[in-house]
Amino acid sequence: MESAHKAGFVALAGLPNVGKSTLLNSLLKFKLSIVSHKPQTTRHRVLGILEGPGFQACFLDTPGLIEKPADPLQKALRVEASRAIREDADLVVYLVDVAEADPGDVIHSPLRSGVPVLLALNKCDRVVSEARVAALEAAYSAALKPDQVLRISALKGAGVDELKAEILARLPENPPFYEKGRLSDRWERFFAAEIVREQVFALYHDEIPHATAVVVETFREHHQKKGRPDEVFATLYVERDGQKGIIIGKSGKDLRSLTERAQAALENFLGRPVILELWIKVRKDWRKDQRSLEEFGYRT
Ligand SMILES: Nc1nc2c(ncn2[C@@H]2O[C@H](COP(=O)(O)OP(=O)(O)OP(=O)(O)O)[C@@H](O)[C@H]2O)c(=O)[nH]1
Ligand SMILES: [Mg+2]
Repeated sequence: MESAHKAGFVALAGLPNVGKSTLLNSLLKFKLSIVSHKPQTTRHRVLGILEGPGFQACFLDTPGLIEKPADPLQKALRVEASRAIREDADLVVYLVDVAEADPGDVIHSPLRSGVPVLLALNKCDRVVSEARVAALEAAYSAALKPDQVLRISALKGAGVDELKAEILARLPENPPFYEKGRLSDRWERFFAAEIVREQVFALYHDEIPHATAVVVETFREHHQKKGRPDEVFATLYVERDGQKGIIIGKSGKDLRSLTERAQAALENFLGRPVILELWIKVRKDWRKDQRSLEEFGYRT
């Protein structure tokens, strides 16, 4: 008899910047979720579907867990992460950055009891002492009671196949949740906004990336008509006039390079030509404003 189909939701959880989005992309072998070296890059739950013979693993990339949110945006990020982890997940992969985590930290478990946990000690390609990794493993194992501990490098791919095997072994029996061939539940315009935001994280410093939100106003598809690129018009919101000036740069130079890079990344993602236009607007203190947060797609 054929074995039953397996499908389930697998949340990727952990502090900001530990490599959750990098791991999602590595598992999918596709760059779906945006990545940066700055914390708090991911602001939404990003579903990435991996399917194969007899299984469908629905990964949920989540915003990094923030213990004490400093503003309503951070509060919304915490709600978003804990919904995915506590309510949706059949299994949690909890990531720890072996180079940055402190074995002495108090670990607040964000997990629902009864949900199996895999502890992934990530960034094992970085030079860290065995004693440090062992101390982290002991501390996190005591706090999270994982089924398994794996040492991985999401960036280099080391240990990712082994982690995938452990995940698939724990998927519950279910029919597929999504139609075959689907990669996510989001529209292309969501990823377009994310790709612009990723370039803002890559190009600007200090508070700028965190003070920026992107809204795609128009996404016009022309790809049936030969040779005519799609058109994407997006608004980039910042919190202050000064930030607007920084985004634009001297004679518009910085905005031009932001637009060029985001357009190239978007074309790469979509696999078709795109013309991207960005407008910069100031929405004073939007991170503290409930209505703006909702308008920009943050569930509060
Ligand atoms: N050396 C090394 N760097 C890694 C590894 N995994 C992720 N990184 C880097 O760590 C940084 C953060 O990666 P992300 O995937 O954005 O981390 P995240 O947990 O999704 O971060 P948030 O969305 O901000 O919570 C990036 O610069 C990655 O390239 C790894 O295995 N080794
Ligand atoms: Mg992320």
